[in-house]
Amino acid sequence: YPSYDAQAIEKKWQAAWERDDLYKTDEDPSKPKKYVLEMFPYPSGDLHMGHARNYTIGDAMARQARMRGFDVLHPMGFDAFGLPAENAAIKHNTQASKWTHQNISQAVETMKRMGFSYDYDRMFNTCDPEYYKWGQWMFIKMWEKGLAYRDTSPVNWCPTCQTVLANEQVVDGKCWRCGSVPEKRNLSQWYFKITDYAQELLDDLDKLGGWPENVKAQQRNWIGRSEGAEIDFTLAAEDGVTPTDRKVTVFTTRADTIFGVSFMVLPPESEFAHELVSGTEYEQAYLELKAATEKVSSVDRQGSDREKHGVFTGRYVINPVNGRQVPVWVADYVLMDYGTGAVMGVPCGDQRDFDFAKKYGLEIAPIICKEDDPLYEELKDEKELRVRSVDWDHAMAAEGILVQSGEFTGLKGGKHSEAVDAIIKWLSDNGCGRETIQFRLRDWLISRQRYWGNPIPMIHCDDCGDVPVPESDLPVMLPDNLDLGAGETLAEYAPFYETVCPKCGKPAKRITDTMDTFTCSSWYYMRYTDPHNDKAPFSRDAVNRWMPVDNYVGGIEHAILHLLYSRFWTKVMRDLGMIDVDEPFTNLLCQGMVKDEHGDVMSKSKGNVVPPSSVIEPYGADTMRLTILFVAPPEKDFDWDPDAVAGANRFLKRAWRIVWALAKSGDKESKLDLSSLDSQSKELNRVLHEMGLRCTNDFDRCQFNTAISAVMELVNAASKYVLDVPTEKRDAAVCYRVAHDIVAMLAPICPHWAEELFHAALGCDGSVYNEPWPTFDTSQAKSDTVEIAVQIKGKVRARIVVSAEASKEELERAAKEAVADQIAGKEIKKVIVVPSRLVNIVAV
Ligand code: ANZ
Ligand code: ZN
Repeated sequence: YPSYDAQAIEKKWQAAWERDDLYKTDEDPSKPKKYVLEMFPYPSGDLHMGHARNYTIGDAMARQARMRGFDVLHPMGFDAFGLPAENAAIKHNTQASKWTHQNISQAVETMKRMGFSYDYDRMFNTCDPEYYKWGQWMFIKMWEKGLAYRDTSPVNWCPTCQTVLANEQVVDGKCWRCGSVPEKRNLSQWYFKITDYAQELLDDLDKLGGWPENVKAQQRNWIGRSEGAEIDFTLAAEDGVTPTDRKVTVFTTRADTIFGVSFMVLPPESEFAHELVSGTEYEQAYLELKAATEKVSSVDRQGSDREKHGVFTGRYVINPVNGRQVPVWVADYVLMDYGTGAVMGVPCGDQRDFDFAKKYGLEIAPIICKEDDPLYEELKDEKELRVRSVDWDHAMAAEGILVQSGEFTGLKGGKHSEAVDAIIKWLSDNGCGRETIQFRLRDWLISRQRYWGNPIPMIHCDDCGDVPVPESDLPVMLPDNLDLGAGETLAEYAPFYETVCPKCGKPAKRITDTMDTFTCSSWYYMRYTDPHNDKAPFSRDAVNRWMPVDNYVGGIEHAILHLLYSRFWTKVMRDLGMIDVDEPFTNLLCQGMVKDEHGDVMSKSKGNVVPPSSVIEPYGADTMRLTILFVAPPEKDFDWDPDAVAGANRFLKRAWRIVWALAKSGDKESKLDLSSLDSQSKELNRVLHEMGLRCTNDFDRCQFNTAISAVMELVNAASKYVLDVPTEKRDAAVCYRVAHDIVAMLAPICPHWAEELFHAALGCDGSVYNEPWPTFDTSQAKSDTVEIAVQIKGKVRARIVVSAEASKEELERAAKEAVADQIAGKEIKKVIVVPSRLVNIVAV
């Protein structure tokens, strides 16, 4: 038989598959559906090892699902808008679209070279007008529903990328793309109202049983729901005591600590704070603090060990529960855009407030105590604020009993405590507070001041305001003849922005911002269900047939960004009546990273990148695929190991030989007769079923590495059989079935290798891609013998093979026989028999 020539085989089958349109989706409603999807790539160059791993995992899932009888949708496309294309175009003085399309062709070639089973008829790029048109259409639908709006507020501006960023794109205080520290700028920007969905986005995480816990935890945290209260403090006039009719409202999760308020804090960007100090001796210091704070990211500002900076405003508010005077400060650790943007400072309960009070000599009043605290004994019946300051070195525990807290003294305090409830009730009865829920989640800022993106389909008219582009004029085409190299932007390109108002017909200006590219990736998976639709984003039938995605595979770096936005977008489309699902992705697999041999992250700057071609060229795509899936479970990181590649290739060659040998002794037509098998054939058949069951089960759990190990064990057993059993004694039915099933089980992983053997060695027609997954049988997997240990006083002295059905008495007899010379002459005190495991003889 022929030797394994990976290059020739892979070339041959890739051409045949393409010619036969093998991977075209069946759309067979008589079968259950399975939608398998890998996160589509940004085409910034050729595919790297991370992509190869991502797509190999998805491809194995998709192929196996098809063999198991599902109607499978397995599409691919490109997330083609974005800054790298624009930057490359500027640098190389070319067009962003040209650069993008070149990279796409290269990536598609590599995908085909890897043998991925994509339905290429459904492939699209988000920069295709046929696609982005519907993104614009969705923007308008959202505008009509009040879910898209424009607002002027301080936003994150990346000085390197020359555009604003969404909150989600500021990761650890830095631009997610380039790592620069964004500046705050007050700009008019466009938003999607994701906060309308905050509660549902949070609640529905509980439905996502097929998602990794850590991804859900990150989303919960990002959404950040807090139950608390708003409390109104009355502003005192300049004399510090006379109440005015103005209120300052704080948000707190700890209303129980209100008797311990020793100051109030406003953030430096607060207009109100500026008003308080304006024209006073405090204004200069305030302005300095404000300027200094602008340079610090909001993440750093909240950092617990960062030194806090503050200035007094010279003004006071009045505490509603006890009428005490509370000085108003401005400090950098308070944020403008959380809660009400004002905080009641309670040094006793909050470490940040404590640090601040220490630094500026403010009161630290103990109002909550642990019962074992000596101070508790002293203060437990004290209702008045007698002890106004203590000399602690950190804030008190978060929980305890209230002291010095008026009528609430003695209640249990802490988050969600009885004291919180009682005080909120008192506040609302007295009209100076109310229960409220806060989310950390902010609306999604989607406008970008960059060219290579989907234009926001709005026109600004001086008379009519912001007016949507009429549906019949969509898409707003992105011009492709800007002189990017000369620094030209859409905002400067008159042929783009000069237009007329759709409402009044007067000259008006088109919006020149483009949408965040994450808008394009928020619904691409729905477009795949009906990618050529030119009447709508997709038909209801198509999207409801395929959605939700059953298995989504991609990187953990999208835990918040893409996955949260997609969940939001799905819910919006549902509420627009376009789709019937609540959640887009049923199961999520986040694949681990591929690192270099030393466990370092692969990067161009380190020069340690292993390109997929370095494996494909010498060994072939199947070796590459097998290596990737065999070396580690899909969600674990692994270090690239050239020995593993060589090992995988050796296995494929070996399995190739065994399949051929078995196929030659096998007969497709011959029926299996279990009763006529000799012990060796029977054992091989047993291993087939045992390993087949294991492989199937591991495939279902996406544990490809152990699924492969099971096939390897079967190959080992088959190899032993071929060596030990002379040709004429081999059972034709068993031989054929084992050869066939080895090929079938490896087909999702090494499709070319399997396809060649399927035809050449097994003499089958069609494609192994369409072959049903073999079924295995638990009863045939059972062995009728087992090996057990024979121990003397707990030490293993022998191993014996016995019938699996042997009784305790039979086991004891066989064990004594096996160690007869060692127990001769000794007194047997006790014999312990553990069926199928061991016999322990206590002899002295
Ligand atoms: C008084 C207090 C006493 C607080 C105490 C905490 C402990 P979470 O749980 O994250 O929602 N806070 C409110 N608005 C803020 C803002 N704009 N910038 C910075 N901090 C702000 O946090 C809620 C707590 O964070 C609130 O409860 C408030 O401090 C602070 F022993 O009020 B607390
Ligand atoms: Zn940037």
